[in-house]
Amino acid sequence: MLLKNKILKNINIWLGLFLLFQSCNSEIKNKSPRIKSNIKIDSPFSFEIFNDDDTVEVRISKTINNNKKIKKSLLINGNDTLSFTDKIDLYTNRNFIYGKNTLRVFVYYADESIEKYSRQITIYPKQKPSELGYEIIKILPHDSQIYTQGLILDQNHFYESSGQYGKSFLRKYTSDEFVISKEIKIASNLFAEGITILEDKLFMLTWKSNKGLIFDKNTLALLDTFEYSTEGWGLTNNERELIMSDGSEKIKFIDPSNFKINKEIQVYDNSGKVESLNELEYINGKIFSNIYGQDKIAVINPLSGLVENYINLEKIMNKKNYKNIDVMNGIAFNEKSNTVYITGKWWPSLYEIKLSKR
Ligand SMILES: [Ca+2]
Repeated sequence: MLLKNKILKNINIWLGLFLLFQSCNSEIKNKSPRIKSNIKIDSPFSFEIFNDDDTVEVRISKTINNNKKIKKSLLINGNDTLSFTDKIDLYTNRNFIYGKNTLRVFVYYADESIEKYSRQITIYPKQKPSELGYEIIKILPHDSQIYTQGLILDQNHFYESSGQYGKSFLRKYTSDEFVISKEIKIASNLFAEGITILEDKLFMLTWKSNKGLIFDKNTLALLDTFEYSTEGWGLTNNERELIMSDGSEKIKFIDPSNFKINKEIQVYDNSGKVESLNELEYINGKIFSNIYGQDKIAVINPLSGLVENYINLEKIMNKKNYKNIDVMNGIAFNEKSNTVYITGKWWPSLYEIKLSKR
C-alpha cells in the first residue's frame, strides 16, 4: 500500500512538472520576446547578390502600426555614413568589398528614440578570371616522403614543412644540390602547416591547434610561439604582415609584432566565393594560392579579394605514372629568375615554371 502511494505521489509530481512545462511553453508562445519592428527594409533583400557597377537601392518603409515621426535615417556602409529619408542608391564600386557586406540603418525619431536595423548583401565580381599559361623550365627532384604543407625559397635554400600528426617536420635544403642543411621534428601533437620567412624568422602554422611556431631561419631553433583562433593552412607575407589562409574563402593580414588581425579579405570570382585556399605565396604584389583538392592556383588581388587569374596545372604531371601521390600543394617564388616552383604532397618532382599571359 505504502509502495502504491509512493508511485502515485511520483506520478503526481511528474504530471505537475509536465503541466508546468506546458504552461511555460504556451506563455512563451503568447508573449513573443521579439522586439516589434517599426521599420521594414523593402530593398535590398536579405543576402541579395550584386555585381560590380550595380546600383543597390536601399529603401525602408514604416510598418502599419508605426505612427512615430522619423527625424532622419542614416545608412552606414563600411566607412561611409549617408543621410537619407526613405530611399538611397549606392554604387557597388564605392566602399564595398567582395563577399558579404553588412548595411546598417539607423532610424532617428522625433521623440528622440533610435532604432537600428541591418541587412547583409553579397557582392560578386563581374570580371571572369583569365587563365595564365605556363612553360616548364625544369623538372627537379622532390622527396616523395614530404607531405608538403609549406614551401619557400629564401636565398639559396628551400624550406619545406611536412604535415601529419607524429610525422611533421621542417626541412631546409640547398636549392642547387638539394642537400639537407637542417631538419627538425615538430612535436607529435602538432600538424605542421604553412611557413613563411619574414626578416630572419620563420613562422609556421599548425592545422587545428591554434598555435603557430617561430624559428630562427638559420638554425631552425624554436624562438617563440603565437596563437590564432581559426585553423591554420597557408602562410606568406608582404614584408610587413603575415598573410594567412584557414581553409575558408578568407585571407587574414596579421601584424607579426602582436599577431593582431589588421585586415581580412574574402576571395571571390565571378561565380562566388573561392573556398579551401591552401598554400600561399606572395608574388609581385599578388597572392598565389593553391586550392585544396584542385590542381589549380588562384591569383588573388590582396586589396579586394578578386581572383584575377587562374593557373590550371592539371596536366603538369601525368598522375598515372605514380602511386600514392596526394594533392598539389606548394608554391615558391624565385625572385631572381621570376619563376615559380610547384609541387604536391608526396610528389616526386618539383616543377620550375614560367608564367605567361595567354
Ligand atoms: Ca609558399
